[in-house]
Amino acid sequence: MSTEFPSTTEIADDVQRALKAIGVDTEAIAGDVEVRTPITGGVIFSVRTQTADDLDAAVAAAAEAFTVWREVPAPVRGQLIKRWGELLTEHKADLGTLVSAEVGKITSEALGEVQEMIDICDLAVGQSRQLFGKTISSERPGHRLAESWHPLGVVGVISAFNFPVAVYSWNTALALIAGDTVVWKPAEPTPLCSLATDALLARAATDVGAPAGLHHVVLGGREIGQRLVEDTRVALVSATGSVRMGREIAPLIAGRFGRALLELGGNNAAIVAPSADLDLALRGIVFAAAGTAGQRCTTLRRLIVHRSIVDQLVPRIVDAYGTLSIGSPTTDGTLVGPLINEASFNAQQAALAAAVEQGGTVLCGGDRVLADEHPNAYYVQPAVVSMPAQSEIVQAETFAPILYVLTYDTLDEAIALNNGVPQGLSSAIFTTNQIEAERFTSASGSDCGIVNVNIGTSGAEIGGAFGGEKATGGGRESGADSWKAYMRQATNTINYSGQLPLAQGVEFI
Ligand code: UN1
Repeated sequence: MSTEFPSTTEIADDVQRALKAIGVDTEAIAGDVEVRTPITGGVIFSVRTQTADDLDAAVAAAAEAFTVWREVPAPVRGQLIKRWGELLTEHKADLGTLVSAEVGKITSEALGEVQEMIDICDLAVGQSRQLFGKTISSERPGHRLAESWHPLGVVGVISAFNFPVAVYSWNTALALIAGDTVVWKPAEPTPLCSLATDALLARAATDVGAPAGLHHVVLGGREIGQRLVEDTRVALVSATGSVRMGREIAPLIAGRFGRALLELGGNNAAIVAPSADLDLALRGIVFAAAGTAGQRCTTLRRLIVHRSIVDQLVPRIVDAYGTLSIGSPTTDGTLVGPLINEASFNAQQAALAAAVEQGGTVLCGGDRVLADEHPNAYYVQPAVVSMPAQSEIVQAETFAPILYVLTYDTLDEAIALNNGVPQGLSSAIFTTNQIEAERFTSASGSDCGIVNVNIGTSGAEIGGAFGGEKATGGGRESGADSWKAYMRQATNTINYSGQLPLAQGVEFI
């Protein structure tokens, strides 16, 4: 545990410096809604939030800008993202400071988040020259079938506190090169890094002479999010959050035939097989389970260990947990920062109590620390809990560092446990047995969107598609062919035969 802490005033000063360096007009954004840092629980800024009218105006402006932007050639649109990526690179440390201050991420992870933004910009710039469709052979002579991809419209982005800027940038970099425009409702705890990210995009737009109105950020609570979701001018809603949120908004979007890209909860497992390299597995497990204080959707929450090695592996995890430095995320050497707020701490406590009630044994951690020094901040020791079965609490995602340990005897049983929860985001197997690895990644293996071998469940690169199945919502963001979600597909049949043969051999006049 580290007791070296900045004061709330020091954090607030750093935030002011970072906002100014990025070019945010700190007077213009000031208002009366307090922004707290989870590092000390103190108030670091007071921000102006917006109204339903502001949201309506933002959507109207985005819809108007779309009619201009969709006509701009995609590689030219890519130049905006290229410039955004340059500015993000230049201000990586400033934006990292804001992410740490608002989310409580350790510096290395905060910088890593900004790096994900830079990486998606690189990918999107290249993709702007690759928005391709196939040509398809026609059954009719002198005909050609072609697939075209066109800009979709206004994209509404709802982001979560835990990756406050990276996930927005995955959506926005691809949406903008696709010819769409964006209206963003950030999570309530993270207005400042959102405004800073938007300011850098605004600067990029000015620098490259992009049309006005392409991107908007609207700060507010639930009612702003709900309005964005229900607005028929919003072609695609890309939302990251809890399964509960997804359940609320999905029917609203479906009801108006809008498109949804949902990135909801994860309840990610790793199987550790008898042949696993345990040194490597240990490091992978500890980062995935305790990193980001358990607040990633890809956090490792369930460890499924072969019965023959459980007594070898689990004590080593417990020992490693004992060495994790918990404290201010901005202090060198800290590995575990705070939970986001009191509600999150209450959920962590309730989950631990439920686990014990359901037959679990807490092997280490779970307690709150630093409460005397920082009564308004919520630091907890990452916990390892041995469970007799995949009980109700193990089936739920608790956004805190709790690792449930289960044992297995056969690979089939381990795969069934991996798949035996409502969510389907990320999964991993640690094994040196190729047959087991192939089985886990096969059609009858893990049912998740992310299936890893010999690495943990978190920390995906942006080149692959990111997302999951079942209650995780089914959306895919970031790499591979995720760009298609931001475009509409048209099929063209071109007749150059001078005749009019009908398909399926139909005869008419
Ligand atoms: C999230 O937690 O919402 O794979 C995103 C990872 C990161 C992204 C996590 N690249 O852990």
